[in-house]
Amino acid sequence: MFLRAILLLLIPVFSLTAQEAESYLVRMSPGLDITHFQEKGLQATYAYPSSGRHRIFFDDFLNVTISDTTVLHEMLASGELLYWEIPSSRTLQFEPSDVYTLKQWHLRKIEAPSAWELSQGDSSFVVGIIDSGVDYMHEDLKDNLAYNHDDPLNGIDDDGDGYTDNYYGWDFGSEDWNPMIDDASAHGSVIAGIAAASTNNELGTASPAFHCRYLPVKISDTDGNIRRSNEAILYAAEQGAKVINCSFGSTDYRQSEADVIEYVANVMDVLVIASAGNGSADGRFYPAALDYVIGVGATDLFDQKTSISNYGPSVDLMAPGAAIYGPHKDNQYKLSNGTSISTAVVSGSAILLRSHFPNETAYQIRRRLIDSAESIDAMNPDYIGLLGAGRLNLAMAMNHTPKAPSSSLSIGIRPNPNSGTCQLDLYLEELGNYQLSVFDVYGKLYYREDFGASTHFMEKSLTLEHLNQGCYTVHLSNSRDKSSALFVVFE
Ligand SMILES: [Ca+2]
Ligand SMILES: [Ca+2]
Ligand SMILES: [Ca+2]
Ligand SMILES: [Ca+2]
Repeated sequence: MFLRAILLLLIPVFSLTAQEAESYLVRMSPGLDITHFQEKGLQATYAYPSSGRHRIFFDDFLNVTISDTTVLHEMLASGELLYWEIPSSRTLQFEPSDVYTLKQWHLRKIEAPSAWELSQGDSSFVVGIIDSGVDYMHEDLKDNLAYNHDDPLNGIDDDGDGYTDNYYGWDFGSEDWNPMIDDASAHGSVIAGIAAASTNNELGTASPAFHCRYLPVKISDTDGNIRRSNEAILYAAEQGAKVINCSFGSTDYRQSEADVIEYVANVMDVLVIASAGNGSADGRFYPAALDYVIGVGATDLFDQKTSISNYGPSVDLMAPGAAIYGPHKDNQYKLSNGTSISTAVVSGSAILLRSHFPNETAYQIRRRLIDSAESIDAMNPDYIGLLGAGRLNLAMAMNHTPKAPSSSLSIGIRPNPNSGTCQLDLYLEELGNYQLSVFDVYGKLYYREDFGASTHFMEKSLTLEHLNQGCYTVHLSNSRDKSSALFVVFE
């Protein structure tokens, strides 16, 4: 009798949850393709559609819609999957404010006017704004959008990139061509404007990006939920954005997000910048806390950490993020606060630097921003060592003389992707014995070489025969340090 009562209680609950089909993100093991999943009767679609050469990476990610995750556990155990994830949502890092008394103090604080004397940017350099919709009809936003003139609005995918009429950008939140604002939040408009509003146009506000442009990639749906940030990041990178602004996040680590950002940073040479979060906390906030991402906290007019800004392991750099005046929606301008805003200040600065130093890599621009930061320890005695490298100074980043790579080891790979033959550029601070090895995504070893370094810079040819198409990692180490880099092999 007792047993029966429990079952009666349990069965309805179980069947309720079991009937609801959910979509899960999976990363397939190398060598499998989507048909393998379809042949098993699973409803699977490409998670990150792509038509370009980066398909080798993108096509390993599928959305699988099922009502019971048992099959995913089984496929993980059998080695068919590298991992699977439950979709999780992120929140935008924004504290709206309607009250303003100061206007754009942040541009003077980061010495943007001095930087603009050296460079006013190049309109071919684009910062991707992964956010809610942008009011791109705003008077200070309409001229700096990176319009895709190869795909006008005519119902045809003229440029053949898989996105029909992606003239303004793309909307992954509502799955349409139009990234126009469609919910109550002006977040995306504000971020686009703080980073890249039209500057020196006798209208509205200025932005660090000056003549550089922005690409709106919308990830919020009409209820303000955001879910498809990985696809949006890959999209912006494929469209040629050299800096990507992620003013969102959460405390949940996602392996797919780490993989996607490692790929765009390493292989596509994109600098990803993300907000450290508005929780007044020192925990890890993602994607800001990932390697390859510049995590940004917020400071005020007096270079003090704002009360809401996170600090500690998610912060690489601080930037103004209190009472920042910029474009809003409907031709308005307002003050905004938060690490979203400080992230946009850094992104706009980063794209100006990329346009001024077109031969520098994302990593080198990252070092410029971080190594030239101003110490603000004196103003923040309670946060010594917890505010990254200090507060952004754009003029100092522009004038910075780059040191050798700050890590004592670094690896560049050319070309990337490649067919198994490539050139390695090795920077070795220490002379002596090194080990070079190549692994696949499982950690299986494909190549190992021990060599002695007698110069600090070495070019090495690497020829790896019989490699399957896919992603690989080069590891370089000596007895004291190690470094790694990702590359892609196509057949
Ligand atoms: Ca298109
Ligand atoms: Ca079209
Ligand atoms: Ca839309
Ligand atoms: Ca303006």
